[in-house]
Amino acid sequence: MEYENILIDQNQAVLHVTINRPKQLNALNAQTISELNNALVEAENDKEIKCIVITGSGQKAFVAGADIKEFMFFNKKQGEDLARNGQKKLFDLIENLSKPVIAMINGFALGGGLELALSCHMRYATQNAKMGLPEVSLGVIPGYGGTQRLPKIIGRGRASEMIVTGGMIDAEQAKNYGLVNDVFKQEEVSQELEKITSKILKNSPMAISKALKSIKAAFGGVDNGFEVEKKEFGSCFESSEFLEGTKAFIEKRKPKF
Ligand code: CO8
Repeated sequence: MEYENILIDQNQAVLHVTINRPKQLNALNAQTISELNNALVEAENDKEIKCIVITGSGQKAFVAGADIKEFMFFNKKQGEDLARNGQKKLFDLIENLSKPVIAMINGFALGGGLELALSCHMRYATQNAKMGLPEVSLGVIPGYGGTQRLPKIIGRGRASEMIVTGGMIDAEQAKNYGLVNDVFKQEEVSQELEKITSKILKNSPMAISKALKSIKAAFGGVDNGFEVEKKEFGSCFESSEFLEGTKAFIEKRKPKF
């Protein structure tokens, strides 16, 4: 299939998916989410593919968030639907894939970008990577699963700090937090990934799929939390602060809340 916003490259049994909107720092718009959905559903059904690596094009960003320009004038219903549909089509899909999905965070992973990485089974970062959930600075909350997955991965206190300050952490701090498994030099990314994927490829795909399902179960039912997040996310769209936050971003100024 032909894609506009993602690049697909299969190397043996490893599928490399690169989000390719470098001018927008690989921000996730609806089309990119649909393309990722298509590629990942195909990969899930393709017996030749045993592992998936997701990264961003260029060396500046993994994904700098959901595309702010696309949702800034949405109302409450549209906001909630955006979160609901996006979670189903991409974030929950990844978390439930039967093949290991690795996020290779090669620069900014912000907002929906970090949430994309959080939905992957494993995360690695390059030394220049910066991670954060800056949504509250825009007058909205993480809406792609961030309030649910981040506390489970790094603990409630650290997650709360990242979410309410909207600040960024660097790759080393992310490793200290357990947010990424390891940090690689940019020029060593391919060989480091190869070391990990070659081990995965030696193992039973059936057993791996069952292990991934069981690991997910260890974190308990999350549906209620996700429901809360979707509703709260949608309700931000009724507020003047959301309008001010997104307008300020576009106008390249600081918001006045
Ligand atoms: N959406 C749309 N465009 C973006 C985004 C984004 N998230 N991030 C960057 N861009 C665009 C910029 O607008 C700019 O475009 P232009 O050249 O046309 O003005 C281009 O990418 C380059 O960006 P900058 O000039 O800002 O580059 P800098 O190096 O100065 O700054 C930053 C890099 C720090 C990454 C900066 O771009 C930034 O702060 N970006 C926004 C980060 C952010 O707030 N992300 C969270 C977005 S909200 C979100 O993800 C919600 C998730 C849950 C949603 C659920 C339903 C949608």
